[in-house]
Amino acid sequence: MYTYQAMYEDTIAALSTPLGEGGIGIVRLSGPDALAIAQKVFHHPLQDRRLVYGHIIDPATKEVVDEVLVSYMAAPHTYTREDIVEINCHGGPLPLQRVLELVLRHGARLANPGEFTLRAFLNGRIDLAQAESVVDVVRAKTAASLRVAVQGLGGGLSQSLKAVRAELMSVLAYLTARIDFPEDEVAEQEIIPPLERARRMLVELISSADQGIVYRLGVMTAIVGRRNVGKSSLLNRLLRQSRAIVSPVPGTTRDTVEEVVNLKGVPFVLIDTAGMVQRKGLVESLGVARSRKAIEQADIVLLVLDASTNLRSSDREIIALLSELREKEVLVAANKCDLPRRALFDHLAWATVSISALTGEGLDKLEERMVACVLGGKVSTSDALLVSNPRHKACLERAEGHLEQALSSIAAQMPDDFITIDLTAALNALGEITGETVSEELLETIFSNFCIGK
Ligand SMILES: Nc1nc2c(ncn2[C@@H]2O[C@H](COP(=O)(O)OP(=O)(O)OP(=O)(O)O)[C@@H](O)[C@H]2O)c(=O)[nH]1
Ligand SMILES: [Mg+2]
Repeated sequence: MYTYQAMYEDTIAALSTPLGEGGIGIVRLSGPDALAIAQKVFHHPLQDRRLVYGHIIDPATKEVVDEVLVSYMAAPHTYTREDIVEINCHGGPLPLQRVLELVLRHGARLANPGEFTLRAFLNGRIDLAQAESVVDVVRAKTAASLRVAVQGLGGGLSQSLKAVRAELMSVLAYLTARIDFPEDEVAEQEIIPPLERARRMLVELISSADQGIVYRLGVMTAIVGRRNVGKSSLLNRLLRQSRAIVSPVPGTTRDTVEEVVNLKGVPFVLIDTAGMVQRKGLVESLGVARSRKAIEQADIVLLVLDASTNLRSSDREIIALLSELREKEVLVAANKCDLPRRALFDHLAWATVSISALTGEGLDKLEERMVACVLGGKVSTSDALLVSNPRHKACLERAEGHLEQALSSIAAQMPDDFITIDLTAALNALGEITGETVSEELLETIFSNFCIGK
């Protein structure tokens, strides 16, 4: 378990904007010495929540490094709950690097990835689920993804969990009291209804995750098919730009191409693969292996077939491969419908949409179908809470499993200890979401996904 450190003794600094040319770039400091360090290189007096104009000067050489605006925000009402200084520099790699070096030389330590947010969590300003939402906000792929992430940032999930926890705590309190009155008859009335309410709430949250995770991660969509059927043309169409090379030469795509596109508010991660053929050549077999991998990882598979020619053996091989993978969502794009039609795909088990990647015909229909595949057509526009993080979903499922176990122990009239153990385990699983019960190792994994300066 993580040992709570009330306050850090060191002061961290990092570049909080991307390193490149921009209007401004920000060097951020957080910690007890943030103000003192800033004042060593910036001589105008800083005041709490005032923006002060001046120059960053290297004390060693008296050289002016940059012309800046500096803000100081005193603890505890800050992002990290510590003293924070933000130096707004000219947005160029050189001034930013030099200002950062200067504050590091005067007592600050370079922040680790996500360390500002980690401090916000460890100092108790936000819980772990909120901290994780910070990354989701930064990486949101569509407006809907952003809405889900911002909801998490506001602590929506933690609020819902409070209600679940309250029910479990009431049962635990009751069971503890009952030790003194073991012959109490009304027991079940006090235990079962709150446990069932808690379980219903968990089930609802878990079922929201299918949608939520889609918004957060995007729908992995593998575009597969025989060579030359128009997979790359379709990718370009869906992206509305020429991303992948298209040519009449079979075997054009050798490497997998991956791009995110927003279709009706839902982010899709499109993966164009090398056309499948099982023949000679190392590069080709690598390509085929990649297609297989793309299919395995995909949430949905777009199988592209050429409707202007009859099915060939390599088409049949792919169809056979996909038929084996029963639970995969497969959509057939019958391409080249602008040409005279030769083949019908009625015998296939999957929904088929006629399209022309050349003219764009049928693309709208295909997009609709793709969205319907993942969300059953429901695109979230409401403010209903969606669990969007697979880690949270896993914890919720564990908690729900323990409640189920507790309820069956009650039904089997097991001793109270059995119930207490499961309720405690359920509470711990919920605590892992918000971070009350979380290992240092897990924290490290979570925060290593952050960028430096966040
Ligand atoms: N008439 C017609 N031609 C198309 C259509 N879609 C693609 N093509 C043509 O078919 C050829 C192959 O297209 P690609 O998109 O490169 O096919 P691919 O499936 O990516 O091929 P590989 O990468 O080699 O596996 C190109 O000459 C395209 O212009 C279509 O809808 N109609
Ligand atoms: Mg291609």
